[in-house]
Order: sequence, then C-alpha cells, then structure tokens
Amino acid sequence: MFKKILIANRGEIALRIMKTARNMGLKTVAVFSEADRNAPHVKFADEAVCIGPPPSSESYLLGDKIIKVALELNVDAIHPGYGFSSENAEFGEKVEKSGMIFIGPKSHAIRVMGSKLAAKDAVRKYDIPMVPGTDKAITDVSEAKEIAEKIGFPILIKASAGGGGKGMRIVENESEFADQMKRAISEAENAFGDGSVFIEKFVTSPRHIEIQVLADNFGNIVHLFERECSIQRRHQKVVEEAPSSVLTPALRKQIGEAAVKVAKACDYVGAGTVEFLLDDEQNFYFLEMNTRLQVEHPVTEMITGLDLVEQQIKIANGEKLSFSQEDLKINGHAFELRVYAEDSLENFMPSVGKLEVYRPPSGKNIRVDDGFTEGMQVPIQYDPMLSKLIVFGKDRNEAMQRMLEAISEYEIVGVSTTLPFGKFVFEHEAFRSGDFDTNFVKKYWSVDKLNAIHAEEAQVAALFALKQYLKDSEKLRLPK
Ligand code: MV4
Repeated sequence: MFKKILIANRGEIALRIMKTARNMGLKTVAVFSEADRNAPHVKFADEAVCIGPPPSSESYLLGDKIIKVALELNVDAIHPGYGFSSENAEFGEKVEKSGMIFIGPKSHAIRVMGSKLAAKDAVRKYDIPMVPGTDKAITDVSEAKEIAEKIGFPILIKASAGGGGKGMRIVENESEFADQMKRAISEAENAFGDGSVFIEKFVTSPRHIEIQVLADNFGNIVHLFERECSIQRRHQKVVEEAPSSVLTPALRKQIGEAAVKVAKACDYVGAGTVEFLLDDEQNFYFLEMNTRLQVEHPVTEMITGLDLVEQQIKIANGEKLSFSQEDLKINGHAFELRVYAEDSLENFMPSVGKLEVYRPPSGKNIRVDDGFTEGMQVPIQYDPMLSKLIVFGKDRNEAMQRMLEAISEYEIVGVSTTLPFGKFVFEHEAFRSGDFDTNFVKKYWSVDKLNAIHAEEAQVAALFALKQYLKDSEKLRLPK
C-alpha cells in the first residue's frame, strides 16, 4: 500500500478524503492557496504546501506545480477530489508519467466520457437506451432541421464538449431552429473551444437518476445503486437521495446493469457515476458518465455502508474488489442537502462574509461534511458551498424528519444560507410524496412562497407574544 497521498483539492472534499486516508494509515499532504492558509484541510493534513494566490487558475488548477510538490515530498499517489483537475485527462497522465498513481480512472475513460458524442459512440454496441437523436456532430442547419422534424419538437441542442447542463438549448418549434442552432454552436466554441453540437428529443419532465459504479483493474465492476438528483436549480443539485422513491427493484437492476455496461464500454477503473434520465413512463436513457468522485457520494455510503474513498484508494493500489454485486444490499434511506452561502430570497446570490456563528448539528445518523469553522471568512474565489448535511433513516419518512430537525439545529450567523430553502423542500408535499421531477424548483419555488412562510411564522410569533402579554397582564394588572 502507498504511504503518502496528496489531495489536489480544498474545502470539504479535501478534508473528507484526508480523514479516510488517515484511517487507512496513510500520510496526507494538503496543497493550498493563500486564501486557504487557515482552512481545516490545511490544518488536518500531515504536511501542507502553499501553491499560489487565491484564484484557482493560479493555485488549485496548476497541475504541474502540484505534481512538483508531490515529487518533492515523496508522495505515492494523488487524489484530485471533484472539480479542478479531477476530470482532466492530461493531469492524470502527467501524474502517472511522473511515477505516481492517479486515484481515478485512466485518461482514456476520462477522454471518452468528456465528449458526449464519443461517450454515445462507445456505449452504442452495448445496447444501452439513449434518447432519440443524432449520433454525430451536426453543422448543417437544414440537415439538422430535417432530423428535428423526424424526431419531433421540442428538441434539445447539446454541446458535445458540454456537461452538467452547460451549452444546452431547447427548441420548441421549427421557426426558432436555425437561430438557436447558430447560437448553440458559437456558445460551445466560446465555452469549450469545440463547436460540435448534436440534437436530441427533449424529455420534458425527467427525473435525474444516477448510478454509482466501482470498477477494479481486473475487470470486476459493480454498481452501488442509484441516487436521485432531480431537485436542482439551474443544473446545480440541491438535494440528493438514495435510494430513489420511484425505482422498483426490477428497474433498479436494469438501470444498474446498464451502468455497469457503460463502465465496461470505456474500460473504467475506480469510482464513477453514470447519469440517466427517467421519463414519466419509467423509460430510462443514458446521458453521460462523470469520471470522478461526486459531491453527493455520501448518500450512497450511508445506504451501502461502504467508504467510497477507501474503495478508490484500494483500487488505485491495485487491489481487487472484495465484494460482488450479490453482496450489496440497500439499507435504509439517506438524504443530502447542500448548504450554500447564498441568499435564496435574492435569487441565490452568493452571500459573502464571516461565519460569526457556525454550529452544525450532530448526532446519530447525522453527518456534516464541511470545510469551515466558526470565525472563518467565506472565500469569494471558490464555490460557495459551505457544507453537505447528510442524514440517514430506516426509511424515507424517518430520514425526512431527521433532515428537518437537523436543519433547525444548524446555526449559521454572518452569511445567508440555503438552509431555509432546504426546509421549504423537505416540507413540500410534492417532495414528501416523491412526486417530483427536475422542474421542482422552477415549478414551486418563488420568493412569494417563502415570504408567505415568513409571514405565517411572524403571525404565529405575534400571537404568542399577545398571549404572553395577556397572561402577564393578569398577574401584573397591566392594561389589557
Ligand atoms: C436532457 C434533458 C431532457 N432531454 N436531455 C441536464 C444536465 C445534463 N447532464 C443533461 N441534462 C438534461 N438533458 C434530453 N434529451 C434534461 C436535462 C436536464 C436535467 C437533467 C438532469 C438534472 C437536471 C436537469 C435540469 C434540466 C435539464
């Protein structure tokens, strides 16, 4: 087993990876920017090296510099976390060329899955259901229009190099087609340096179901069931859960097996996630594969009892998976709420400031993955996610109840957070009943709704105050 790993990341995920590494008896190396000098991931690590000024382009994204630091400190392997260089095939290659191990898939898998069209090509012979659409980049507007007519409107134009919703355009009817396609191409060129776009039938009210997979270097691949990630706003996930409340055991098995085939199609090694859309008739379609550890991986850990980072490290160390598909069972239900330093009443504007009070909830079946402590300034250079509030219950209802309790116990003063928004979701009838799709936030969230909640609370508070006054006035003979 390697002895020392470097975590090429920051915040909650760097800390979370280090905790597992330490439990496994490995030494940890943190890298940090000047903005993170006093961050928990820096304090926790056995060694820490400053790699540059706050902007990620001058620090966390400097792959060569990070590799140099790792070599100087005799690091055996590098874990990239999520974001930053995690899905950068060249970075993984450079790590391996330098004689260290990259804790992640081979660059081939990252490259194939980094292109939506290459991904579709790779999985085609495995008979994986995909949304009807074109199988190659399309540049000719009239040709594209003909295909769109055949598929039927609404259709979606997607950038091949895009992902996570970037570079997508919905086209409702033929008359908008040419214009939208031109825009999509120029957007893709600007954002990704690759103007390849393709078209798909637009699935209007899908659920986002993703499957966690694990693959070792010996061709063993298992899936760790699904995560339901439909509660998102503008492609930013807010609430995730496992298992999904809509999958039957039979459908779960089918999608899980499809995900395993996707992993096989790109010779996947390590932990990865295969994304599917589920339509209102329970048809599922492969969308893309994320070749990294995902933010929401804890809900899978809660229901399987596995530590995904430990699995990643063991696989990278050349160990065989120590279990097979039949050994894996779902136990209970888990939710994750992403707590952002954002003002949900002000259109989720980033809320910067100091964490005057920061007291996360704790207790059995509550897990908080964070990278902050009281008194810290929330840096403006990075993602504004403060923490992930994760709860577990024996069933969905128990887990929902626990989440509401945990939200009310969570004390954060100094910045606005999305905790009230989380409360709104977990109290909402559509969410509680499981009858929701990716349109949930757009459909139900409006500032009016939250103002109504506040008004109701204010009314209740006023009523209490009045009752108390009446009581006191009896005793003190105050005027009524
Ligand atoms: C779609 C779709 C509907 N039809 N593709 C968004 C993220 C990216 N991974 C793919 N996405 C979508 N692709 C077709 N043909 C709707 C989405 C989508 C979505 C998917 C998952 C979670 C949230 C979403 C929100 C809006 C749109």
